[in-house]
Amino acid sequence: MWTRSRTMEGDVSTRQSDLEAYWMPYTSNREFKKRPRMIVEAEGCYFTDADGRRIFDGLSGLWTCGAGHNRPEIREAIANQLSRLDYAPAFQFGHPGAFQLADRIVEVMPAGLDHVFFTNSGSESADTATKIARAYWRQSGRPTKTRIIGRAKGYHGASWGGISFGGIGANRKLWGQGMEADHLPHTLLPENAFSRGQPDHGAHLAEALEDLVALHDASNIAAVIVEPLAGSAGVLPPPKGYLGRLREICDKHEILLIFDEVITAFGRMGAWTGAEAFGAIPDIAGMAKQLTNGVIPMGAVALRGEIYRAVVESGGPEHLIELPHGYTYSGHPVACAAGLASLELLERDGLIERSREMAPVFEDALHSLKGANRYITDIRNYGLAGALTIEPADGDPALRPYQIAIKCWEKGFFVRHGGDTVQLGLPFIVEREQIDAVVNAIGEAIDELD
Ligand code: PXG
Repeated sequence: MWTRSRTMEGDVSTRQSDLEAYWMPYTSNREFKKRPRMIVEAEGCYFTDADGRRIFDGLSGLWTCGAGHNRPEIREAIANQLSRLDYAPAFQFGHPGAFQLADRIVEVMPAGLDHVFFTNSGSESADTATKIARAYWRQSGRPTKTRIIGRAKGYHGASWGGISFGGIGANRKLWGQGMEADHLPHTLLPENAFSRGQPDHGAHLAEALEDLVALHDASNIAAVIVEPLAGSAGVLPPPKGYLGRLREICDKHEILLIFDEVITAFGRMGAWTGAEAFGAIPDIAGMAKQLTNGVIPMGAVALRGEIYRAVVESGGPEHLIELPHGYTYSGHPVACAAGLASLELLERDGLIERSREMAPVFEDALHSLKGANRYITDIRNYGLAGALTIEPADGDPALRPYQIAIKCWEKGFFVRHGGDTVQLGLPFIVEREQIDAVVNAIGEAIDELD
């Protein structure tokens, strides 16, 4: 059991009753508290659990820690920052790190995304991106352009905005009325099952935006928000030509295109952004997760200078705030230090290239499960993201993925289960043997199902 756990400070003990107070996020609390999975240390591609077992991290934390855990470069940058400036007010005052990180992010964004707003999470980035889109149209003299269009199976976080234009039913049903939003159809087509990388079919699904324009008129639509590759819904790479077509239709009707790059930015697609990997450039991009290698919470929104100028230059007298939006911790000095060190590390160690090089190795390994195991009805992958769809057991799509993930944990592998899928988001520093090992563990876990 996990009642005694080792920490860096020495031995501490934790009693089972301590578990009750904490209401865990996106967690089956009753199940967890019966059978806790406590992580106490992490290094490179591995966690250590409270029983001292080494667990391979098959999701890079939660798609966050591509450079591996406990990187001294990031730790030291944080410690240095803390010894100089622990906090500076985010509103009406600045500190050098935030300006440096904004410059650095602009360098790795697609051309034209040359301004950056800081948030603390992916949810806040999605909210911020859509609020900026609406502010832009209002300050450009077109205040009726307010409607936001998301996509079925999209995930944009847990805030009211995110659950409204997000498209995962299970994340929406508990809350009732959200904000008004429409949804494009998702791109998961049966004819694409077992595609390697971007599927061949589905570019036509972007045309559904024309139907929504016909319904609402473009004069009422502010923006379309999609993930370049839908992550949480189970790794859905965009069909070939789909994002380009969406870009064209947005241009035709003067609708802003927002990419939620919370999972795809900073290397997971084998490029700095999903936009770069898939060859379609948005007007606004939301990011988080890999920005600080997961070490400190931080998000960012990058946008075209024209959008910034439209809002800022119409802001009235110079002493007035142009965009009444932001967070106490926007551009937090410690988060900025972590962000600068993380981006430096990705560049210095060539981790974007490494992610790109390991992607075909991962693809081959993951697709080797096709036909070898029962219950696998689809396998999808791009970059170092991949997922299996598992056939529902007696009408319960979530049961087998959960059972598979628990069996993997018991075998020493952390993989994600979500809906009817099992997902992998490998660290960029992963080795071939580790890829084989985690894929084998999933195969064995499926074989062991009742
Ligand atoms: N947008 C996207 C595309 C995301 O993937 C968020 C927004 C929200 O980010 P925050 O930082 O507010 O949680 C996310 C988060 C998974 C998984 O395993 C995915 C996320 C979070 C937790 C688990 O699929 N995505």
